[in-house]
Amino acid sequence: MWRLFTIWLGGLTLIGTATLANSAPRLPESVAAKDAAPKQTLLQITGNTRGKTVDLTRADLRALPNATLTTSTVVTDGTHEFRGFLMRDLLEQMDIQGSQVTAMALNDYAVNIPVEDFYRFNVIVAYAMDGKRLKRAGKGPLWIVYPRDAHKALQDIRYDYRWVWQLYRLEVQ
Ligand SMILES: Nc1nc2c(c(=O)[nH]1)N[C@H]1C(S)=C(S)[C@@H](COP(=O)(O)O)O[C@H]1N2
Ligand SMILES: [Mo]
Repeated sequence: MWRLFTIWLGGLTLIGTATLANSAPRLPESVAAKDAAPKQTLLQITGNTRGKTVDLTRADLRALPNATLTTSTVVTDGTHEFRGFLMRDLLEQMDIQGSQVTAMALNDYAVNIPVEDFYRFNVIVAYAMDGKRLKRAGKGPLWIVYPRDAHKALQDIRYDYRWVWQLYRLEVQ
């Protein structure tokens, strides 16, 4: 993704381009590994991270305050109990600030999500469904889940896009 930028330097204008999201991010070995062990990176955070990529293992993610959410989804039958952590807890605990997050998935899907969503709704990142670890074949290892049954506004295609499955990176802007 390319974005035009303009910088004003006391009357002097520089116009150029910058990559918005690391174009075609290379999949780290650890994330690409088939069955991630506890010490392998499951989620990366880039962007407003003081110049460092934050690599989080399954153990790191499980150590965040747990959150559960029972909801229907647009891709499964009935309701399911999802377990994971609140997106806002993740950003707050990592001391990462921003207004928008680009959520990127292992299948090269990416979508922008306003950080406001995480405060208006209890959006979670799930690593388990109905007590079982989410596998890649079942939208895992990480899946962004919205409480769609609790808010009529969330029963909308604009939010369906944001239920990123196979999530592996959050780029915060
Ligand atoms: N990783 C990933 N997440 C994704 C998508 C995708 O292609 N890849 N599609 C989005 C869209 S457009 C919708 S409507 C929902 C459901 O998509 P699905 O029916 O392809 O699972 O997931 C969203 N999350
Ligand atoms: Mo969709």
